This record gives sequence, structure tokens and C-alpha cells, in this order.
Amino acid sequence: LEKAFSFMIRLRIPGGVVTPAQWLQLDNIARTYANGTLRLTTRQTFQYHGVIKQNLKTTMKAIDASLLDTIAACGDVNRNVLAATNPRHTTAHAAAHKLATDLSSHLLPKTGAYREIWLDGEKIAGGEEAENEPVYGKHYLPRKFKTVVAVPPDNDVDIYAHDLGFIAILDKKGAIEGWNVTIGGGMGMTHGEPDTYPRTADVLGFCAPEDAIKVGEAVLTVQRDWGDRTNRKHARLKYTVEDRGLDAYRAEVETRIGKKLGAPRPFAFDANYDRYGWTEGDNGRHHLTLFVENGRVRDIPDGPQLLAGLRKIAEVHDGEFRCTANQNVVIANVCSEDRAKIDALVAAYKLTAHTGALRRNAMACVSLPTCGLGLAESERYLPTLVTALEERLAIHGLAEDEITIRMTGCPNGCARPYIAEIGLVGKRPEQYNLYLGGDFAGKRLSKLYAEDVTHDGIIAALDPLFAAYAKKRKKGERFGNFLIRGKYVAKTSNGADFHKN
Ligand code: SRM
Ligand code: SF4
Repeated sequence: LEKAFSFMIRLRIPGGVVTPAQWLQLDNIARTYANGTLRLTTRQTFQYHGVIKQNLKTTMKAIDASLLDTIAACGDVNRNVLAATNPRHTTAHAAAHKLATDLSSHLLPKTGAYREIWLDGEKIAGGEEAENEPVYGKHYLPRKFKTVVAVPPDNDVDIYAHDLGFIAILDKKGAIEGWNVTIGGGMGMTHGEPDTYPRTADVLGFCAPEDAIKVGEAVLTVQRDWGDRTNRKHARLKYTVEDRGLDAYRAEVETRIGKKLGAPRPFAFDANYDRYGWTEGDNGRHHLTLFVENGRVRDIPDGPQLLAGLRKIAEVHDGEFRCTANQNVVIANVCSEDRAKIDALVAAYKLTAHTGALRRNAMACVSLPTCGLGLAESERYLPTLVTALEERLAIHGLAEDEITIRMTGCPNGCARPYIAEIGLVGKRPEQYNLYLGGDFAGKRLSKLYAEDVTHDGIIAALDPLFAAYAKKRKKGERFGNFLIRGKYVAKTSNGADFHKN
């Protein structure tokens, strides 16, 4: 008798946009083949958990029938490409989404193995030969590679956490003048191994719109050729930049594209959160951003009925759904006349229940029970911790203050904890390392503040800092910045000094 293996499946959805028809199909797959939940991830897509081995192929075919796929959602390739979601819906947002989908298609492995294995496709002769993989060659990349596209002032895609990024630079009319290109961000590290560290990306230069794909490909192929293939813990692009230097990397990219990059243009990010509630886009259509606690779309008795509610919305909605990189969902492109209908469903299914300021800015990775790498709870525990912290915040008059808090069950950093104002990283069951001093826009790395803390220890560590913040902050000063100014924690300039105190 074979063991009852169960699997996680991750979709590729560049820019995170799905139609209502696709949402209904995804919802149906969750209830038929997975554990009855849809999991929005920190990279604008969905995961299914609990798909048993005998249902794998049927599930993959159902995903294919919804015109979606899982190609390159995992592996040493360019992963799902993120695009700015916050639905101000300007022409720049449309351009960001287009660049994300174009990059995703251009950097997709060309192998026919996916169709052969999962969709009963014919074997394509020579399908995996190097000549058929013009970008990846025979050996693919040394490690995973992640790309995002941002539109300032929103940094909702957390551009500083990714291998490759494009920042929209706009002209006076709001059209895309070109892109600032970033390289060398990444979160993963290993406890007790200071040679591994998170790193925030650097700005490499500026490129014209027509060069963006070429530049993206060149950044990827330099990493393909220069990345460390002897040590997986040192194989991400962030270490290649540290080892070779930003100037050498830029020079090699310029050689490969046959021209110089421009000097970076000015830009400013003010937040990496999602702007909740209704917003109106340039085209007069409306967009509703809804909070989804830790991305888990499910029905909670007496709480939000996210799975049922979003299904009902999908049945009547004629715009689209947008997944955010903060594990939330936007009901996008709603005409004025339909807003009341959507609002009624949001109320009927309690979709905006339980959303205090700290919770709205909280993110947890999956961790236990499905993640084999989890050292401590994350998704199942963070809500309880947030409830306790919100009580303390309320006592200090900070209940409505936006502070980012992120938790992961291990140091791999799947919820990007090292660029949050409060970061908690699992060490062992019920014990976490507490990192502080990231900023609200996700630009600065945090620093280790307390080691091996339990639930009570976390509250005991944070409570006096909340009290001091309430009393001594300057007008408009964010929590992370306050902690640095007050010298409660040392500032981290970049990855190499992440572990230094
Ligand atoms: Fe992640 C591995 C979940 C975003 C860094 N990540 C994993 C695996 C597949 C565990 C494994 O390898 O066995 C986790 C599956 C758990 C489960 O049960 O579902 C997992 N990662 C996730 C998700 C679902 C977290 C979430 O709660 O949303 C995110 C899915 C993203 C997606 O849709 O593609 C997710 N992972 C991230 C991010 C954030 C990001 O990319 O913006 C990071 C940090 C950024 C980075 O890559 O530097 C991240 N995941 C890792 C790493 C460490 C990589 C490294 O360079 O050291 C691993 C482990 C590995 O690659 O060896 C990992
Ligand atoms: Fe798993 Fe660690 Fe990623 Fe959390 S951070 S999902 S525990 S690999």
C-alpha cells in the first residue's frame, strides 16, 4: 500500500490578475481537490494545499482548463513576476502589468515537459535540448530568480526584496518615460550562518521602455553565468552582486545589451502596504481592496466567509480580481452602478470583519503544518499574537497606527520579515527571533533585537517600545524610524552588516 502523499500546487499568475470565471474555477478546484481553501501568496498568486497524489494530474488539467498554469512557479528559473496592484489604475499601472506579463512570457522555460507530464501532451523531440532553451541553456539558473515591477509611490511589490526590479519613471503627463532597474534583493538566510543574509536591492541604472525586456534578460543571463553553482546557500543574485560588485555587474549587462544604461532617475516610495477600501481609477472604474488574513481564503464560522463571499462576488462581478503581494485581494474594475451590489455581499459575508490597524499590516508565511521547512508556527499563530499586541497598542493610544509586522516559521523569509518594522522569525517550536527597525516603505533591513523569545517574551519586548513611541515620537514619525532615531536598535545599511550590532 502506498503512503497517502499530499502536495502543494502553486500557480503562475503574472501581475496577479484573474477573471471572475477563473476565480470560480479556482474556487471549485480548491473545494474538489485541495483542502477546501485557496491560499493567496506573498507573490500575487495562489497555492493549493492537500492535493493527494492520485488527484494531481486531474487538478493540473483543471488548472489548464481555467487557462492558467504552474510553469516556473517553482524551480531555478524566473518565478511569477509581480506588478504594482494598488489600483489607482493609471496608464502607468497598465504599463507595469504589461511589462510583468511580457517578462514572464519571455523568461519562461521553453521545455515541453510540462505538457508532456501533466497534460498528456506528445513528447516534443529534443524538447529539453539546450538550443531550445535560448535563455536558460542546459543547466538553467544556479538558484531561483524573482522579478517585480513597481509604480511609485507604492512599493506594494516590495521591490527591495527581489533579484530584479523595474521602477516606473513617469513624465509630467503620467506616461512611462522608462524604468529604473534594481538588482540584488533577497530575504533568505540560515540561523547561525552569518555568511547568509537578507539584502536590499541596489539601483543599477535607467532604461528606455523598449529596452526593458532585453535588460531583464541580460540581468538574468549574467546571474546564470556568474552565479555560484558550488554552494546553494551562496547562489542567489544578491551574493553575485556582493562578490563581483555592482559596477562590474552593470558593465556586463551593458556589454550584453550593446548600450549603456542611463543614470538612475529620482523616485520615492512611501509605503509597502495595500490601501484598503474603495479607490477610483483614472478611467472612472472602482476598485475594492479587501483584507485576507495571511492570504487564507476560507470560511470562518462567525467570522469572514471569504471563500463563499468571494465566490458570490465572482458570480456577479464583470471586472477582475487582483491578488496583491501582501496576500490580499482587490475586486477591480467595478462600475459605479455595481458598487452597492458588491458592498452588500461584502457585508453579508462579513468580509471586512477583524481588521485592526496592526492586523491589516500583518503577514505570515504558511509554515506548519504543510511547509516541511517550518521550525515554528506562523500563519496559524500570528493572528493570536496580533490580538495580544493590539490590546497593548490600544492601551498606549496606538490602535489606529499603521505598523508593519511579519512572521515566518523559518529564516527563509517567505513573508519578507526582514524589511518589516516588526519581524518575527521562527527558531524552534514557540520561539522566535525578533527583528526591529525596518521602515514602512520596505526600503531598510531590520536588526536582531531579541533572540529565542516566546509569546510572552515578544509582548514584554514590544510593550515598552510602544509606550515610548506613543510618548516621544515626532509628528508623522513611523515606528521603525522612531526605533532607529531613539537608538533602541541599530540601523542596518545593507546585507553585509545585517548580523553586526
Ligand atoms: Fe518561499 C521555500 C512558501 C514567497 C524564500 N517557500 C518555500 C517552500 C516552497 C518550502 C519548500 O521549499 O519546501 C514553502 C511552501 C510552504 C507551503 O506549505 O505552502 C514556501 N514562499 C512561500 C509562500 C507561499 C509564502 C506565503 O505564505 O505566501 C510564498 C509563495 C510565493 C509565490 O507565490 O511564488 C513564498 N519565499 C517567498 C519569498 C517572498 C518573495 O519572493 O517575495 C521569499 C523571500 C524572497 C527571496 O526569495 O529571497 C521566499 N522560500 C524562500 C526560500 C529561501 C530562498 C533563499 O534564497 O534562501 C525557500 C527555501 C529554498 O529556496 O531553498 C522557500
Ligand atoms: Fe516555510 Fe520557512 Fe517559507 Fe515559512 S519562511 S513558508 S516556514 S520555508
